[in-house]
Amino acid sequence: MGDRIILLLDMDAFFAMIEERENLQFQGKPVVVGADPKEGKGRGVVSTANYEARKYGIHSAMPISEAWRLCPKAVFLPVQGELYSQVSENIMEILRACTPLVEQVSLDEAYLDISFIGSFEKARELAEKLRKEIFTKEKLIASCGVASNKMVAKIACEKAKPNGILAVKPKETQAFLDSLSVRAIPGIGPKAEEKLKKFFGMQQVLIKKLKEASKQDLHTLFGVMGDEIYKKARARDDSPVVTKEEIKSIGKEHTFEKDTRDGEEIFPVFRKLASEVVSELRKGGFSFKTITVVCRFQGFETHTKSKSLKGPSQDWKLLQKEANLLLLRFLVENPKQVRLVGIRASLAP
Ligand code: TTP
Ligand code: MG
Repeated sequence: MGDRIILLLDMDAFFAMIEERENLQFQGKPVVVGADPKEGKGRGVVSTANYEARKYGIHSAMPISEAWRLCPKAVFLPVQGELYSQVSENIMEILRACTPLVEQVSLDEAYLDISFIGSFEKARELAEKLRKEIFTKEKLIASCGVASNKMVAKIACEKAKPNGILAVKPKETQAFLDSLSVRAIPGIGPKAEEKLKKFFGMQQVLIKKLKEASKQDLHTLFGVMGDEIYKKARARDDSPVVTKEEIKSIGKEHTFEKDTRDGEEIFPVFRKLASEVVSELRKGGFSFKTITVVCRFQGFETHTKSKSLKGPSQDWKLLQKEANLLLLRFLVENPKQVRLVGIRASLAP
């Protein structure tokens, strides 16, 4: 792939900023959107908090009771899904006006392939123009990351927040990544970070250090994910910006290092693939209709088995269960060693 220019735009404290916009009296106060705190006895979670509330340590997915404990004087508001969806559509329309190559990944976040623009300077100008237009039309603040692939654009946007733009040119990319903690890599959470700290015997691991781990080291530490981490540390991400209309199915596959018949090796990998497929379906708000499992045996003999549902579904447990059954049938019917397993969910229109 030649030099691409990818822009990621993500709204700042999205639900909370909409609430502030609608209720000017909340401006400057800590605002928490989520479940009812019930004077500290509520059992739900925080959807998001504005930057004022984040100063108290409140963040998305935290139990609402804890948010209450941290800042009882905050303004606690329920989620108004329909309002936020409408605002989201308005924002996506602004983005689509500059290119049809828009991949919406959540209500407040989208990747744009703006390679057509020709230079990073012009890309930065476009990011500024989009942020201004969103502010003028919607009275909301967005941040942008610009880079030569989606992963680096995402990391750059996180660094630009709040209310900023960060453009990382191809030449600067590796130095930019090297200076960051491994936690900046999408997919490396607290547990993975702990493993890496132990592996290197260090209190903090930067991406520069992570690159000293071999492919094999990372495979041993993280299994299938290790190969991805190896690539990400080197800023390798060829994944294209895909518009919703173009997506017909979502699939993942894995080739084993050595052909195997060991269920204890095959099923955990397969479950991981299935949960990755589910997480992409969820992120895109998709429903699925057909589940296909692919199995490649020794000697490259490849077979697929499918199960079609009567109608569209978002029953993720069902998807995983049916996929497991299809794989099991393969293993029962064919005694050969397995080289590759894969799972694909065809989307319901
Ligand atoms: P994010 O973009 O992750 O968060 P944010 O926009 O509130 O804050 P920022 O991007 O500036 O860090 O998510 C967008 C919206 O999605 C968020 O406003 C609320 C909702 N959301 C949840 O409901 N639960 C969650 O766990 C997360 C992460 C987000
Ligand atoms: Mg956001």
